[in-house]
Amino acid sequence: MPEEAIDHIDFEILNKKAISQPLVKHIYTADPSAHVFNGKIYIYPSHDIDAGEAFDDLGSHFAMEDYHVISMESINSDAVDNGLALHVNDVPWAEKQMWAPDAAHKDGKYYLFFPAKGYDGIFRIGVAVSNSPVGSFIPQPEAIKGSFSIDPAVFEDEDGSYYMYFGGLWGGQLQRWRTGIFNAEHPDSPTAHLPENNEPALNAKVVKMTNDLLEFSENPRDVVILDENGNPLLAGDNERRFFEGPWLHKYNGKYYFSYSTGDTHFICYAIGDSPYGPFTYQGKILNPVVGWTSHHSICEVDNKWYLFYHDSSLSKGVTHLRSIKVAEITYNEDGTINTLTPYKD
Ligand code: FUB
Repeated sequence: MPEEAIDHIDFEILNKKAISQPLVKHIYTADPSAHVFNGKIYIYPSHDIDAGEAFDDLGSHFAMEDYHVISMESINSDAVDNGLALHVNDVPWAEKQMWAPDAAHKDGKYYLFFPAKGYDGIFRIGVAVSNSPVGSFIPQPEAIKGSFSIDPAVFEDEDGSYYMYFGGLWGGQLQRWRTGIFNAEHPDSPTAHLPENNEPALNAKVVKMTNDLLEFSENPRDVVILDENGNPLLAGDNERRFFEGPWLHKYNGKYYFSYSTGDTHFICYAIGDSPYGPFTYQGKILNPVVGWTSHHSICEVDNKWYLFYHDSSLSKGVTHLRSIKVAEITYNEDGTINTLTPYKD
């Protein structure tokens, strides 16, 4: 949404109608990936700043430089900013744009996964390691071999396997990797290299991680989303197809793949029987928030399920100055999720 479009919103009224308030207000935060580690809630968000970059459809204005981990003792307690966890200047391969991260915990170590643009202008995904869930994190010298695009989300399955889901269209560059090699033609176009509307949509990627969580153990595979007839969603199906911000959680033995539809601003989900999919489209989890982007994670805390998400209400609609929030989600008996509307009527 261009920033001029928000002039008509009365933010005082909107904030009163909001189903939740920003978890922290002293900094801008976005793209919250939430986990419970050792009984405590840890949120791994982007740290939004205004770096003075002009708005464009490649997301150049999302010029973030570092990460802070936010923690909460319980879902109703204050959210604590644990300070600098990783800065782009400490990552040898990364030049800029520290976008949506995630984290995993294994054998007493904590792994921060993050996308950033390298000096060649190409997004890759890196990993940094710490003995503490809040960092500071020590980055690996190189990006993960074979990684590309943005928005890593790491899911630990019940058998102890870890899978990374990733990908994002437009500025996230997923469409430039359709042949397996980065397509650098039309560098300023966010939509060049996208499929035609009547072709299958581009898919997020999923890959099993190595035991040390530092590398991919295989080539990334497509996360296929099927419609009610068993056909892959089409690229022109903008209200349902994957755009960015993938997430995977398991509920009652089923795998739930959720994601943002980007330019139509929904958080949607699909259900499958394997971490690799395919997944069948089910519906919307979150209607559009104020701000262009919508990005989420889903986390179980004390036997209830929560959607962590963001909006731009605190900055009065500035697209790249967002705030993380949390709201409870509920399931129906058939496993479907009730859609949340972020502001009450
Ligand atoms: O925060 C930068 C980008 O905006 C994320 O990587 C996308 O998912 C969108 O939220």
